[in-house]
Amino acid sequence: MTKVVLITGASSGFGEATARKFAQEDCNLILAARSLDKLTALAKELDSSTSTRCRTHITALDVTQQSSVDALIATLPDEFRKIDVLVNNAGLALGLEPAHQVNFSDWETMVDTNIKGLLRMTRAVLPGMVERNSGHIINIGSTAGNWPYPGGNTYGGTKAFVQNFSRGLRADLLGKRIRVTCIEPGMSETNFSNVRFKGDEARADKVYEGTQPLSAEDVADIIHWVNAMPAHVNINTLEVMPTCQTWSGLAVSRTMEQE
Ligand code: NDP
Ligand code: 8X3
Repeated sequence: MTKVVLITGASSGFGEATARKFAQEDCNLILAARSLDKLTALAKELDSSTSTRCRTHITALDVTQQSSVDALIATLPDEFRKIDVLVNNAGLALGLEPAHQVNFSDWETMVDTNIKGLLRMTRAVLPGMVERNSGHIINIGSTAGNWPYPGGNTYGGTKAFVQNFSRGLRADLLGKRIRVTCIEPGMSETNFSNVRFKGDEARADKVYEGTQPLSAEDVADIIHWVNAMPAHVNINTLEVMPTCQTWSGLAVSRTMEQE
């Protein structure tokens, strides 16, 4: 049966790779992000490829704007209206400064995008899923929501929200055939660090230097797999890191002034 899959943040990284993955199946793909030019190029490629079996609908979306979310829903063509899978992927980190030095508007942008944007999309799509008693919401959290690191402050907080909200959704949806999954990747090489460091490519490249991070395709495979499991199987939370990444011990200052 043709699946309708809506991917936010489909212009880059995980979202783009997830679009390519689902495109190999008979599905109707809704590709949404702010960069319409990138979505246009992606849709053109998918529509013309002989190795894909999907149909695409692209739509400009800024998840921080309720009017943009409303417009997305209102302008869906008929065959894209019954959304089976929502991949709440649009998100970003901005900066790595300690909390007392941070640019407050960066915090606001992360909250508006990673939390409120995800809420807006969920609120817009979920009623239809409930009406049809069918669907799967896949939220993209992060290891940053589980394991705090210096400068991760608000970004980590937004991703902790995503995990908890995902669990709350599961609780609300008890008895309904609607799945909710939170996927929490660790270090992955996408445009993420370039955005975090506001276009400082050299600094972004350093994040991945000497490592083998997860690729966007690795994460897309996981997103696809959690959905491909039978409908009675709900992967609640899935944390994934590259093998080269793990936890450090608790930090202790040995230079702090003593009482
Ligand atoms: P990218 O920067 O490559 O992709 C981010 C995507 O989000 C882009 O398509 C961007 O599109 C979209 N986006 C950002 N802001 C908005 C907005 N206001 N409205 C709509 N779309 C928006 O990074 P990733 O692929 O790595 O990031 C995807 C998700 O994965 C994010 O939620 C991120 O926090 C999370 N993540 C990333 C990890 C990593 O190490 N890379 C690890 C764990 C989680 P556009 O700019 O065109 O709007
Ligand atoms: C992205 C992973 O460790 O850069 O969510 O925060 S990390």
